[in-house]
Amino acid sequence: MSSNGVILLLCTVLSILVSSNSQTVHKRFEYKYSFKPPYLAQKDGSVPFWEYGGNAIASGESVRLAPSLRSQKGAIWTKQPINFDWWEVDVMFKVTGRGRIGADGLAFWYTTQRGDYQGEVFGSSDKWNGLGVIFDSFDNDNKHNNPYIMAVLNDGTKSFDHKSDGSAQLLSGCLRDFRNKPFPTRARIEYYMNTLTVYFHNGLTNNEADFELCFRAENVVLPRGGYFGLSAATGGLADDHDVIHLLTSSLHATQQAGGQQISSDEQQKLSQEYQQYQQKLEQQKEDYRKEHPDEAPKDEFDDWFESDGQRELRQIFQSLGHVQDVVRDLHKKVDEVIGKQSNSLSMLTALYSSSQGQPLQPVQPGQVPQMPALPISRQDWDALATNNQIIINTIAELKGFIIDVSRKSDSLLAAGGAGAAPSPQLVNEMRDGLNQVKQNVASVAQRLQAAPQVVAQPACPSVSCVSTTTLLVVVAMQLMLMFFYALYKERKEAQAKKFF
Ligand SMILES: [Ca+2]
Ligand SMILES: [Ca+2]
Repeated sequence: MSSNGVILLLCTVLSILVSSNSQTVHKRFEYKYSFKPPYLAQKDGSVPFWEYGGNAIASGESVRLAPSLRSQKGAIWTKQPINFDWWEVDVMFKVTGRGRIGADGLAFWYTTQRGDYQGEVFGSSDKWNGLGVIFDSFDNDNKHNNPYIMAVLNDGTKSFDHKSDGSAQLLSGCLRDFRNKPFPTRARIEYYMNTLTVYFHNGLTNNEADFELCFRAENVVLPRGGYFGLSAATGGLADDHDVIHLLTSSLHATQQAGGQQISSDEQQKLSQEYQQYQQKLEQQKEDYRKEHPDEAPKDEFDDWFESDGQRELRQIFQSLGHVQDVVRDLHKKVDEVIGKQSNSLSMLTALYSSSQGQPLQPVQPGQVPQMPALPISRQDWDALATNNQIIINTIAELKGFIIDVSRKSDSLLAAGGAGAAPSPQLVNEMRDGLNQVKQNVASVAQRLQAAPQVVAQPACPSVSCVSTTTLLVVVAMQLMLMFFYALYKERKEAQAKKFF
């Protein structure tokens, strides 16, 4: 609930009780001539100290004097006549409509009698006695001078001239647009020492300091003990006319408002009223809590602890932040993947061009290492397979030949072991065998050469790269060496046996 309101009231009461030595105008908030949100209207729809009627509807947040429907009229009036001479009224309102032009307008009244709820002049009675501050939206006289704010005084005899927008009757005024503003518009109407001053806040900001003077009129004499009222009306065109607050303060010269001049009875009465008002506020707070059990109770520890709603909101923001982090990470990773992909693509392009006979580009530092060069076509694969088969066959032949040689050497050894000298027949046999080996090796070499060559011999890896022919020749030479060594050893042993 409005702790501000309570504080304001407290200040008001205190300022009355404590005498002031200031020479400035003394201002006292008059809650009986005011209304403001929250709890502007009570549960039964009534507004404390006020009466409204016509098409006016009061809610907790505002009073809608006239809704945006055709020919609507409504008004709200104080129950009691005011009991002070000088005053200041702050009216916060919103006139909003979908049309570029709206109608008809809104008026603030200070009159000796309460007006009608569905009167002819902006929802209130014509021929009023007192002051009307009129916010005229619609340009009836088509002089392109509306919306207009004006003060019109009446002694209860004159009819308001709508056709001319009251241009011949007004006391003073100013051309100000008050429709469809981002923030509520405000008027401060001050009547002090027979000077009427109207300030206007255009609602483009919500800054309290943005009031500007609309007009000032001196020697204004208003009847005493009048009523405050607000009214509004729509016509063929229709705006919503909402009043958010009306705050009245009585104005006193410092000498009059001195604490000494307030009797103890009056002090007691004011204190009592304040207590009652505070109790009423507490009751309304309690009612509100009962009606809205979901809402966390507001107390002075609000700043120390967070409510469920606040916690939820904080958690939502935290998770949003987390999601944002994850998305940022994902972005980074996707960028990396895209970078790698484009690298791979350029690499493949390089490989392709190298397979077309162009030299490979050297690997740039920082670049992804190149894959081994394998520009192998299907033809190449076939050639390789054939070559492999030939090698396997050759090795099989070699194996058979080595077994043959081994068998022959065994028979030789057996003969040597018998102590017999190697016969010339044996030596011939061995020569034939060696020639056979030579022929075999030569034929293998020939067949390898005859085999289809691998097209575009792939670049050898950095490991040693030996051709099949070379390998076979080396193997054959090793075998021959072994054979000769075996033969030589055999002879030595045979000779040695002869000596002993
Ligand atoms: Ca008009
Ligand atoms: Ca006009």
